Amino acid sequence: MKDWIKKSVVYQIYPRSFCDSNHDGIGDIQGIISKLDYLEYLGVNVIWLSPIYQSPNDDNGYDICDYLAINQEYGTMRDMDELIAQAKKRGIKIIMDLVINHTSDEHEWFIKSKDCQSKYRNYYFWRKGLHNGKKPPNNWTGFFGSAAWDKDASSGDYYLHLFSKKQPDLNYNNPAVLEEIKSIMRFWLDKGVGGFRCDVINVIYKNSLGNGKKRLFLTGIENYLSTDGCHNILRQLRKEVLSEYDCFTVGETVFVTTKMANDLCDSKREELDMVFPFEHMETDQIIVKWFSCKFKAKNFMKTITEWQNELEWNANYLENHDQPRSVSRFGHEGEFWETSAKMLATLLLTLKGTPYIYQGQEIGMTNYPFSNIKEIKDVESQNIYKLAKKIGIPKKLRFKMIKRKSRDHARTPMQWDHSFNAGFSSVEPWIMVNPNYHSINVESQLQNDTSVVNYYKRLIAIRKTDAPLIYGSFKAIEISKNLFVFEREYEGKKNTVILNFSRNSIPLKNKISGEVILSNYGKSKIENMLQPFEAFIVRSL
Ligand code: TEU
Ligand code: CA
Repeated sequence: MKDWIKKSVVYQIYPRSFCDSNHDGIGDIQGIISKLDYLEYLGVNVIWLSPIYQSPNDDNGYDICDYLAINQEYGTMRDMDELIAQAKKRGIKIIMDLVINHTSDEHEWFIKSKDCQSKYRNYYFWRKGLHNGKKPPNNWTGFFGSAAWDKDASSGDYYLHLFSKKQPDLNYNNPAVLEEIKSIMRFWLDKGVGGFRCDVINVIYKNSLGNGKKRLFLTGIENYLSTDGCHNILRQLRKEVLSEYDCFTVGETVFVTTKMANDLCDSKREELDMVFPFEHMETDQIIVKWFSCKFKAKNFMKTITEWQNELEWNANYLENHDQPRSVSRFGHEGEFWETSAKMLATLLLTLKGTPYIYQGQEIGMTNYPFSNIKEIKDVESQNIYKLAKKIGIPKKLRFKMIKRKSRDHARTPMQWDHSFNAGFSSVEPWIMVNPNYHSINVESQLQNDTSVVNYYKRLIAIRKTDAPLIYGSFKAIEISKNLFVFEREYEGKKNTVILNFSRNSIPLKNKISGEVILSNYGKSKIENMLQPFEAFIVRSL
C-alpha cells in the first residue's frame, strides 16, 4: 500500500444532506465546494463522495441511471470538475462511490434489456417464472425485506434485484458488463479522482441462481457472497485499470468475516486495498439489525480487537450514511455527550488502518427524535416496516425497530450554524433538520477551542504524523466491561490508548506512564481513576 494512503484520513460526504447552495432544499456540489476550506481546516485529505451520478433517487443515488453524468439536482459535470480541482488545491483527493452490483431500472441498459432480442438482455438476470410465471424463478429474498425478483409486465419475465425493485442486479457472467465498468472507472480516474468506495462489492458475482437454504434474512446468500468469480473480477479491475493510476479502493463488504476480508485485501492477490468490516456494528443487534439489543461495550471492543489482530490494514468507521449516529449508539446523548463524542473520536483515529469520519460525526451529531413512520424517507426503513406489518409485528414495536436503526438518522442535514435550517439551506430541506442544531453546530464549535470539532482537528493532525499511529502494530492490553486499553508500537516507539466506555468512573489497574499527547478532559497527566467516558493517548517515554 502506498504511503499516502496509510497517512490519509477520509471524510465521507452524503451530498444530499451536506450543503445546499441554490436554495432548493437539496445539498449540491457547489455547496460542497463552499465547505472545502472547513474540511482543509479539519485536516482530512480524502473525501469519499456518496453517489452524485444521475439517478431517479429511489435509494438516494445508489440507483444509477447514468454513470457518466451528474444528477442535475447536484449540479453539472463542470461543477464536479471544479470540485476535483478545488479539492486538489487543498491537498484533498476525492474518491467516488462505485455502485456496480446493480443499476437503476431507469438506466438505458435496463430499459433496452426488456427487449429479449437486445444485446442488453444479458446485462441483467432475466428469467421465466415458475408455475406458468406465477412464482419467481427461485426463493431468494433481498436486502430490503422483499423477494429478490420482480416481474416485467410486458414480457412476463422476472429480473433479479438484491436491493430495491428499482435496482436490478448486473450479470457479471457476461464479459461485456465488466468492460462497461472498466471504461466507467477509467472515465473518473482520468478526471483525477483518487479511487473508489466499492458498494456491496462482495456480492456482485452470482455462482448460480439455484434455490437457497431458507433463512430469516437473505435466503440465497450462499450463492453470491464472496465468490471466486468476485475475486476474479476484482483482480482484473486492479490489473487492467486501477494499477495504472495513483489511487486506492475500499470495499463495502456485507457479512464479511476476517477470513473473507483477508482474501479480498491480501497484498499478494492484488484485489482491494481495504474493506469495511460490519461485525463491530452488529454488536448491538440479534441476527439482523432490526432486532436491537443493549450495547455491550465489551463485545464491541472484542470484535474490534479481533479485526485489528487478524488484518494487516482495516477501514475503520463508527458511522456512515447507513448507520445511526455513533454518539447516540455507543456514547451518551445527555450529560456526557461531549466527552463521549471525543472518546469515540479517540478510538476511531488511533486504531490500525484508515479512519473514515462521516459528515457531522466531527461535531457529535445525534440521532433524530422520529415520532412517526411518516417522517422517515429511507426506502429500506419503509420496506422493512411494511414487511414487519405483513408478518404481524404490532405497530408500536415495528416503529420502535425502525426508529432504533433507520438510516435516516445519518441523513438529516449537516448542522452548520444556529440560523434557520441549521444553515444547510434557506428553504425547507428534503429531510428534517435535527432540532438540536441550536446547540450542536459547526459555527459555535469552531469558536470554542475545546469543542468536539477542534478535538477532531487535533486528533487528525496527530494521526497523520505520528509514526506508531500510522504504521504501528496493535496490541490489546485490557478489555473489561467498560475499559479498553491498547498499544500501537512502531520501531521502539509506543502509544497507549485508554478509553472508558461508561458513565461511571473506573480505576485503571494497569500502571501506565508517559507523556499525555491527548486527553478528552484536557489533562496533562494520567490519573488512576478514569472519569466517565474519559480517553487518553499516552506516549511512552
Ligand atoms: O449498503 C449495503 C447494505 O447492506 C446496507 O444498505 C444495508 O441496508 C444495511 O446497512 C445492512 O443491514 C450499500 C449502500 O451503502 C447503501 O446506502 C445502499 O442502499 C445499498 O448498498 C444498495 O446500493
Ligand atoms: Ca441545492
